[in-house]
Amino acid sequence: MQMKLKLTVAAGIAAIAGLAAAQEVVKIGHVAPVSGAQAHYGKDNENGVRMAIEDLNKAGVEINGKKVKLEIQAEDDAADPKQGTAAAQKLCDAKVAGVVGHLNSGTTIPASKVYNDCGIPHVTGAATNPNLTKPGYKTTYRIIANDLALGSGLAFYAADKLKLKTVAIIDDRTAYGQGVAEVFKKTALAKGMKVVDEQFTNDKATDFMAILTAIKAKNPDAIFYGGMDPQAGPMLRQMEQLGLSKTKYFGGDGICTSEIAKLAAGAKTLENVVCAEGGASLEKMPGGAAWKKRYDEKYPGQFQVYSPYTYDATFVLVDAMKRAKSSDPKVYTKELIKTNFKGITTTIQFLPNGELKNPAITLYVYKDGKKSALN
Ligand code: ABU
Repeated sequence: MQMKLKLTVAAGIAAIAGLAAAQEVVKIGHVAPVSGAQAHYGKDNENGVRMAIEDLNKAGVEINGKKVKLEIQAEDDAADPKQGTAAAQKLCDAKVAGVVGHLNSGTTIPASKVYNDCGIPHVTGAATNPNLTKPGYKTTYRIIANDLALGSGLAFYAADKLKLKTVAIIDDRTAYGQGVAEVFKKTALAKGMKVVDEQFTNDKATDFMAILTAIKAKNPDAIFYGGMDPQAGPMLRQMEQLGLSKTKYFGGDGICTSEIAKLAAGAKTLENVVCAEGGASLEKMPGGAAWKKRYDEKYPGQFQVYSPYTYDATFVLVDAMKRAKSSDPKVYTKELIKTNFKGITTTIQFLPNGELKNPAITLYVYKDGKKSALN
């Protein structure tokens, strides 16, 4: 009798184990810098994907009538183009179903070819250089506005609203920094502004005294910076030290972070910042406020910019798999272009080239160290 009971229990355990083993695991790749000076952006992006996967698994995901379990495979590209393509190849070799990423335009553009070659789709919620979608890969999608919108929106605001006449431009020579600065410059010139100086730095620099001193001699109304916050924060401090305390400071989404307030370390010049993000403010996103509350409970103090978009990007991939009744990228990739998904950021639909249809942009300033939307 005891032996029979033991056998029955063992058979039950084996059956449950068999069921668990039979449940398909669908891997979603994520790539961003989670080491180095840009790690705070990368962790925020990764948190968005982790939160989406947790929410989806909790609700239960069924593809073609079968319950699947989603898992993340997270990779670090350290914001370096070579490490970006290596991470992309690693995800191709691991046969992930889709990828959210990358974060930097300088890594995402070369990685997009790797994904296209191996037939795995990727959706970025952060890389904004317009060149990303130019090759027309059917595997590349972006769910925020690109730098054509960000750079020109900022130049319109500088010329039309603030009536600024002169600007000096600095960029970090990355695909993103150089690209967004070029768009700003072109639009500012078209609006009648004068570009009085152009200076260059790099995405590792922390000392900008020489270029700021050169710019100070030209006395511009504003500086436009194409780059990220590890440079913009110290630059704002050094502007204050040099007495550039009335000069407006423009930049794209790369400087529009929570972290810039910390990196500026109390410099009053933070109040001169006007930056642009490629979407609605959290308050105006369909599910933004409630989502942000949950995010802050899970990842206190880690919110930067893009996690709502990486959250939605994960749902967009899974939505396409469900409609295709398959998590095989060869089968479901063609569904991505037909996406009509009500996310927390907006309703996501794509143009034929993989860009978001009707993207919003929001301009921000900083008041008492906190980001505040202008529109
Ligand atoms: N969009 C700004 C930061 C990421 C990038 O495009 O490089």
